[in-house]
Amino acid sequence: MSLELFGHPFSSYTWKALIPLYANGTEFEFREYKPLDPVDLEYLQRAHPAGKFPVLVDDDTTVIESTAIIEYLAVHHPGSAPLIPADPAEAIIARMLDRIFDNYVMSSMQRVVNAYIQNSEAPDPAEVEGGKQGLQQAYRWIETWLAENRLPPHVSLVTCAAAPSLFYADWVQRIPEDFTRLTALRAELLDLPPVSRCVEIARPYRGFFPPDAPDRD
Ligand SMILES: N[C@@H](CCC(=O)N[C@@H](CS)C(=O)NCC(=O)O)C(=O)O
Repeated sequence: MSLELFGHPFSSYTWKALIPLYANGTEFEFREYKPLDPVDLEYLQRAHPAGKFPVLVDDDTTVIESTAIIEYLAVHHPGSAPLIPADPAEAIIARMLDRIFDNYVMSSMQRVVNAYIQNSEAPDPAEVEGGKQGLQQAYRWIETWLAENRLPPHVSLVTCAAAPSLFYADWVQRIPEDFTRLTALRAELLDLPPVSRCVEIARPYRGFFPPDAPDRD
């Protein structure tokens, strides 16, 4: 059996796939994506319809899209962290939150980052403002949701989506201090060993964060 994850240590979606592997102590090889390497570029173009990573390869099975990777690991490489809640009703909530963090936190954060990648000196203000507004709306929704609901009490699909998205989103648009539940959630997630391991492997790349990475975390 050989399990390989292709991704980059600084990539939020790579973290999303690394967290479950670390949480369950699953043995795997990490293949680091080298952006200028034509072999890697060609590999990604073949593996994913939009040339995106992470990519999980398990012998002759290739799985793309981080959520599907987590679902795959839950079925084929289970461990002490259940990843997908056993209770079907709780699993629906976990999948709903996974979509919230990907579609409204991660995507809004990436909108701002992409505007800086395209033009670091003069990023498109509509893109920067649109992304920041998206983050504020998402933060408000999650803060309200947390007032009446609880996350699964173990490392799950929700942890894997929430930790990288909140980590980087807060760099782009700080979570307001009066959103106490969301602020506490981000801190609790960053304290989890599989998440802090991702933070550490990404630390050497912080200088590449567009806009500049803040001097914290
Ligand atoms: N929906 C995809 C998103 C993956 C994604 O956006 N990956 C980024 C890295 S964090 C990427 O591949 N960026 C390179 C590109 O878009 O060309 C997933 O969940 O895996």
